[in-house]
Amino acid sequence: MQSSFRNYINGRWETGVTTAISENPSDLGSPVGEYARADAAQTDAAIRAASQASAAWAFTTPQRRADVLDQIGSEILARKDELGDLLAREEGKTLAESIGEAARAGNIFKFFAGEALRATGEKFASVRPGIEVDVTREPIGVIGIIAPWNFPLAIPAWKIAPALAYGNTVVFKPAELVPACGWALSEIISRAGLPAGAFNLVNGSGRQVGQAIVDSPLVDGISFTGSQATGAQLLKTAVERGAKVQLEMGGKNPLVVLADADLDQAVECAVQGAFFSTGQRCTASSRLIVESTAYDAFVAKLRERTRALKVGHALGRGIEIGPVASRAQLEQNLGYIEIGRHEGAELVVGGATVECATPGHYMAPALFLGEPQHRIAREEIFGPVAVVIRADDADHALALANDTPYGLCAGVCTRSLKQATHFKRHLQAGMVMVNLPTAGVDYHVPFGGRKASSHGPREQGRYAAEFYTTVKTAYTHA
Ligand code: TXE
Repeated sequence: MQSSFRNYINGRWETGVTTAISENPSDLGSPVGEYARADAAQTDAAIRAASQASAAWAFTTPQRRADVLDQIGSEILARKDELGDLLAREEGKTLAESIGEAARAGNIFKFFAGEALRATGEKFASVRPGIEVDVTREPIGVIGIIAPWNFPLAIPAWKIAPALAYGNTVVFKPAELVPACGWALSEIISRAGLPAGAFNLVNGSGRQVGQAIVDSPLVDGISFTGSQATGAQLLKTAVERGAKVQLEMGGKNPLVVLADADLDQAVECAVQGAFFSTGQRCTASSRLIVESTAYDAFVAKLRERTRALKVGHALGRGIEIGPVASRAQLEQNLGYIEIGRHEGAELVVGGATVECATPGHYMAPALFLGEPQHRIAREEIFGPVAVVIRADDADHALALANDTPYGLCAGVCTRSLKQATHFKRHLQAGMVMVNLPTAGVDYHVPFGGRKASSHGPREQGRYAAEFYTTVKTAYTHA
């Protein structure tokens, strides 16, 4: 077990105030490592360092920022197998999924290396004589990054890379379940040529480290991904003190299957969207809304495909579904299985824990037949649990899809161009998929939702500049 996962503050590796163990959910007997946990005072030190480094980093050349980000991206890509192995051990997604995520993180840094060079502005003619107007973007200052555990490399990457590319400094707090991934990413960043203080890592609890970031008047912007409850509470505090906030808080994403869909393709979309990454994706398809005439055939095919999914050790050969990331999440999932049964939904396959060669948080993906008002069809479970809902026709399916407080992603399976166009236009979500799983997005285009799923500007792609920069309008009298 590795025990050197320290915090990185003002260009130095620092021991924490306490330590904690990071578990391997595939094998509880082989923990990943022991890591340093900061408290509020150590977090404040990191924030002060970021604040002091702010002016210097904001005025570096685009070339320097591009070089730093490109180096980080290149190293992540060169080490994607090793980083993927670490991710699989710590979070529990399969090795193939984990290597894919590591590569994605590398590509994100490469993309924002390019963005650092593409900084542009606009020149306007003034309404007054002899005056020119320039509109440019500037960094906002210190960014607090509060990350979740389900994408422990990619989500920090899609927050850290734009923050640094646009000239901000960073205080990064990984989720408690995945300190080793946060550390591995930070270790690469620490060797990329940033000035001391421009990037800081503080592992620790949300209550202490996270709250210190949210409360600090030196933190100008907070980018958060996590639960609705934490996001809503964070927003109140941060807005009160005038900080800029970007929140991504999950979903209850519908996948609509219309009667004319290619059923094999629709089943594949459903299985991938609902169960891959053990269902622990904010974009997971947890509501499968099927038009009545296709319902029986779809359910029969999906039941068999779900039953055949191979659950096991994240590093195991041929494994399709790794363990649930933590005991607490497993208990939450199993709790919802009971809720579903109690509400009268029919569990057609899965839903129980699975014994494997190594002790871990294994669970068979669960498929329910339910009603739109069931809690399992309304609340984010964040596990491999999906509910099929019958729709009378396409209009009814659309209404059911939009009947949710969330609005992150929504999908439709159909062969009809007319229906695809109609659903793309009318699904109330930040992202819409046609004949694709709701989970699985590109890294160079905007990511984010509507309604209770998100708050603030979009993440990723060049739209990330909306959050990580502020606009300056300059008037010059020649
Ligand atoms: O989330 P939290 P958890 C959902 C999912 C899951 C549930 C709980 O339903 O079962 O949330 O997961 C930090 N001030 N999602 O407990 O608590 C925390 O340390 C500042 C959906 O992991 O929201 C972590 O770094 N920060 C989801 C981050 O917030 C605080 C991804 C998220 O933790 C804080 C993850 C505080 N007071 C969970 N309290 C998605 N949308 O993808 C906690 N944190």
